[in-house]
Amino acid sequence: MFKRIMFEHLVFVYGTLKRSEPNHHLIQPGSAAGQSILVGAGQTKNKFPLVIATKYNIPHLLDAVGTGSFVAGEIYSVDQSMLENLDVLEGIPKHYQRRTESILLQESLLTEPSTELKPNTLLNCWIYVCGNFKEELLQLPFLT
Ligand code: PCA
Repeated sequence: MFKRIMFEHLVFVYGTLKRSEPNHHLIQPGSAAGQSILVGAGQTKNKFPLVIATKYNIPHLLDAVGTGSFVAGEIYSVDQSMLENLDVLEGIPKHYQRRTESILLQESLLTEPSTELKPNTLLNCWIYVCGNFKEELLQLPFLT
């Protein structure tokens, strides 16, 4: 399905790594952290509670499948170096954990026609989640 311009990993980002968010420069194509391509806009197949959890305004996706809303974000194809750098940024494994999750591609943003992906394709992507969160976080408003 993927031609050679795609890299080893797919990552779905929903927070500070998205375009126009403060950490985007790290994942953006041309970054020194590694190789990346913006694949498209997507949304989680499952619902998750997404809350703003700290005084730094950092979005946390709590690993409680079925609670909350479908979460919107961006899908990137990245190489091993980029994935390792993202893991450092996200504080793996203490702060966040990285696991795979099914993401619905809503709009392909690939510019190379040979890599075409149809909308509504389900992609298995890496996603950063908080596994060991305090129950009280589930009282906060859920974002999308
Ligand atoms: N950065 C990662 C996880 C949460 C965050 O702020 C992201 O954008 O997906």
